Amino acid sequence: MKSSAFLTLLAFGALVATPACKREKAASSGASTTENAVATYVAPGQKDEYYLFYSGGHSGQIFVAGIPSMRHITTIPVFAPYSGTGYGFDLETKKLLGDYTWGDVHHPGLSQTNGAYDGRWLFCNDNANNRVARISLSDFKTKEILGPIPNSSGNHGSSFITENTEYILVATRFSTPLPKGRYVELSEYEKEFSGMVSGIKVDPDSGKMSVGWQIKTPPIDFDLGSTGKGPSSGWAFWTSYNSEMAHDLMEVNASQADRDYAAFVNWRAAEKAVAEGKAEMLEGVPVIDPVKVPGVLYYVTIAKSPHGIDVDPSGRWICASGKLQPTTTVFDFQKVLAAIEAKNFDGEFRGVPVLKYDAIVEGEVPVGIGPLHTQFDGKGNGYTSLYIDSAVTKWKLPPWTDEEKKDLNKTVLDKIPVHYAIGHLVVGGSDTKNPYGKWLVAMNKMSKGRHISVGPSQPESSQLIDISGEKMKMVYETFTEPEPHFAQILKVDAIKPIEVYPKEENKDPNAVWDMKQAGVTRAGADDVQVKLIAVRSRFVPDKIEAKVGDTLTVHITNVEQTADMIHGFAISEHNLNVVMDPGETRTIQVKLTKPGIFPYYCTNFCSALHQEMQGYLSVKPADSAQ
Ligand code: K7E
Ligand code: CUA
Repeated sequence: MKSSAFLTLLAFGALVATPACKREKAASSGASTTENAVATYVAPGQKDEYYLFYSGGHSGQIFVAGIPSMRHITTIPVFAPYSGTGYGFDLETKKLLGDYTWGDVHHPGLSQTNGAYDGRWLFCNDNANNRVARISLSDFKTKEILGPIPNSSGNHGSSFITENTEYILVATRFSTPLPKGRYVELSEYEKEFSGMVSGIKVDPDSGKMSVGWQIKTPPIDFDLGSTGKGPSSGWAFWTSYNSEMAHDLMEVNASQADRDYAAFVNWRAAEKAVAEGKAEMLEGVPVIDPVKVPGVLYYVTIAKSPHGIDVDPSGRWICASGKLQPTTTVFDFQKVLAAIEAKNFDGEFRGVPVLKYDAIVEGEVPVGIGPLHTQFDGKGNGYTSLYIDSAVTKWKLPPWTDEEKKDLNKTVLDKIPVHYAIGHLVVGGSDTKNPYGKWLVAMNKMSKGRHISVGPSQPESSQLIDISGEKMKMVYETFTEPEPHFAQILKVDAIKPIEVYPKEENKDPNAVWDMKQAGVTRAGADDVQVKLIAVRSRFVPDKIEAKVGDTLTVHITNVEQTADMIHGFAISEHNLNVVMDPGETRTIQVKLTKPGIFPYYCTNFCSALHQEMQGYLSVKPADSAQ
């Protein structure tokens, strides 16, 4: 098929599939509606079995839902201010956000130890501003944002966590001239622009992130990746598109060549090369040139315009899908190692060896049209999302019988329609050595009226599929705000989040626990410091006096040690709201610019006398005597 026709199909495939299938039909994949309802029903007072951590796309947030109920339980603000929790309003979280008020979250990744989720952290990337964030699973709060990552533009191909959380691996979707800030004509793209693969180092104790090393690449566009384990331990894999190195009319120009490249990166070799001084410093980061340091990077040609590449739980089978070819290609990593050993190359791409395709491929599984991502159930099956088909295909991983090898159609076990235009899908623990299996969540780009009408801006849809049996069963659907790309599923009992911040662990020097220590102090000519206590159902002090021109700093401590006893603190007409969890101290700072009397009040309905939880900020004119 001519590529332009195929591209049109790609663009409009989802729109052709009108919501003709009726509800009953969708719900009837092998089970009755009643059975499905029972399977997902979590009665009032009962709890879900799994967490679902959804990326929130350009909302800049992570959404937390429960499985099997699919109920949205909470939102973790990461890259965007969120007045609901006061995120981005106090000094600490303002500093986290830095110069940005939004981000584009694509791929959350849970920390791992020995290839299993260890329940410590959840990482996620910001595609727009080249950042990575770390969320603690002890309090579900964003602790750190690293970035913009130097020499890196378009942090889409992340956050992929190595099996002991040594690194978060990151690859660039866009290429730019380096160092950043250098002006070059776009026509010089092929020569002057570079992509980058980065290893973000994670401190094993504190979780603190830093840029460990980078590998400079030609200006191709990296897409999704994953990390190795077992035989592929120490390796990472990305697909890329734009082997043409085009920089305009991308839709056409980046789809000319018949094949694109997957990149196989030996990150342990990269780490070693840096230790041996084989990297050059650029913007404070050791950058490896893979032409000068052989062994860190190999390419292999794959079906054009690929999107996802996923490593199965054994670490041996590497599964890549090209959007414009109706197959998922399975590479055998043992053959990859043999091919590298034997230098079984098919030439090179800009000085880096290209592995011989036939030497490392195990087979091309005919999964369906528009394959994107593959997940695994740990029972020898892969599940591939099909964007154009709007479906999920279940297929059998190798080793295959001779009969199956002769006709790989025989490895395709089941196919289920989803609604509509699926992007990612997630199976619990798919990226670990021992997946949970059981549930699959399909994250669909279009919902097309499968919900009560909410106007032209329609939500995304997520569908819960039971994969415990031979055939997949569609059991539930729900809707989310923009925009889930990927998600992670974690067993609820894998973590033990805290319920209050213990008083003895509060190290904030400005925390006050005794009402006698609370109060207003003029610390300088225009510096007013307040130590404030929030407790049911009052603020101490409930009067703050200052004058125009002062900088007002308020340290608010919620002295409650009772679970769920949260207080907020908002000052009228000052664009300020913070929320203090039990035992927490947060600090707000505001330059006072207008005289008057401004009420402050608690924004969380905390008690029967919550409405009474208020006070007054009196701001005198600048020239008034103090
Ligand atoms: Cu992971 Cu949506 Cu960024 Cu695929 S992307 S669909
Ligand atoms: Cu405290 Cu309402």
